[in-house]
Amino acid sequence: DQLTPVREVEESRVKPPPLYKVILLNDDYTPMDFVVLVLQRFFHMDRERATQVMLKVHREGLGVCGVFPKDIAATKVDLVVSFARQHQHPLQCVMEET
Ligand code: TYC
Repeated sequence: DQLTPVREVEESRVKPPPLYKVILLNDDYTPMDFVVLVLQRFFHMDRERATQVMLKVHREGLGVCGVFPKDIAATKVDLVVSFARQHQHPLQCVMEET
C-alpha cells in the first residue's frame, strides 16, 4: 500500500502501552487464609485458583497475581498493601514491567 503512513511505522506511534505484573511476596506471618481472601477480593480468583497461587507464593517466595496496564497495577498494589496493613499483616505486593 503506497499510502502507508511512514512516520507511524518508523516511529511506532501506535505501540500499545506497557503492561505490569502485580507480584505477591511471601513472608512468615501473613495467614494463608488472608492471602487467599486477598486474591479472591482484588484479583477475582475463585477459591481454588486463589489457593493454588497462595501456595505457589508460599513455596517459591513470590508469584504473579495478574498483568495490567500501569495505573490499574498501581491501584491494585495500593489496595492490597493498605488492606493488609488494616489487618496488621506484613504482606508485600509490588509491580514490575513485563
Ligand atoms: N508463608 C505464610 C504462612 O506460612 C503464607 C503466605 C503465603 C504469606 C503467601 C504471604 O504472599 C504470601 N503463613
